[in-house]
Amino acid sequence: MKNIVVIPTYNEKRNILSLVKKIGDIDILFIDDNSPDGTADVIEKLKMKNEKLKIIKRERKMGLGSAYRAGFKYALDNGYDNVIMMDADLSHPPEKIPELLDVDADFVVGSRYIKGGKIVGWPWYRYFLSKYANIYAKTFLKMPINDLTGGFNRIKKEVLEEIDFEGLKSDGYAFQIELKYYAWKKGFKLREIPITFKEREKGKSKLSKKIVWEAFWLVLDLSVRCKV
Ligand SMILES: Nc1nc2c(ncn2[C@@H]2O[C@H](COP(=O)(O)OP(=O)(O)OP(=O)(O)O)[C@@H](O)[C@H]2O)c(=O)[nH]1
Ligand SMILES: [Mg+2]
Repeated sequence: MKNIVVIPTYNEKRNILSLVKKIGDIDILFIDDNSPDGTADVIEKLKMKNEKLKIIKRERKMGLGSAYRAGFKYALDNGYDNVIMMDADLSHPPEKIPELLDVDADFVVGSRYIKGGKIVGWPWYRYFLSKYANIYAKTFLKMPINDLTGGFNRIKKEVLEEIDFEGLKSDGYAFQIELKYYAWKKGFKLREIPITFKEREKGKSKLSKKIVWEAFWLVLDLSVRCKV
């Protein structure tokens, strides 16, 4: 099996080295949007000594969803069987990657909101926002998944081949929801495994009001139109 971890980066210079070390012996594709802090230069330097590292460099900040669309295309074009989606900020536990790959499902979600799942380091309002956004999305979409906004997932190539991921429009958390929704609608098997999510220690969050509203409207839109 050929597996690849796809990681969008924007101003994550201080996280790259420990992230690469912790992920270990697996291909990693970074999608960097010309981060002003020089993230791409750090990756390029490591890449000289590590042939498992790949990078797509884009000219400007185009959003998380757009970065994943480029990463998925690369993975399919280069014959990978599984894509692991992951943030660069060490919030997701790299040691859980083997388990993500092991679970018998088409789409495995690393979940903060099932038994055994945890969030460490978030203030109450951040937890509240995320928890209720997930209850809202789950209720409206009638999906059996508790962490729809989660960004630590493993997807089989068949899922990406089947859903029109390049046609997905959203960018922030909404992209995570939209992707899971279409995989589920197409009849693929989704499963959750518990993870511990840790607040980033280095760098800044890119969460914005716009991202939250995008997710709010997407859920309404999908639940009303019930596409596919
Ligand atoms: N290429 C690219 N990556 C992005 C963009 N926006 C965010 N990212 C990356 O997407 C991942 C998730 O973004 P975060 O800033 O951690 O957002 P978050 O997880 O909602 O917020 P915090 O964990 O609280 O910081 C990180 O690896 C970011 O560097 C973007 O426009 N382009
Ligand atoms: Mg983060």
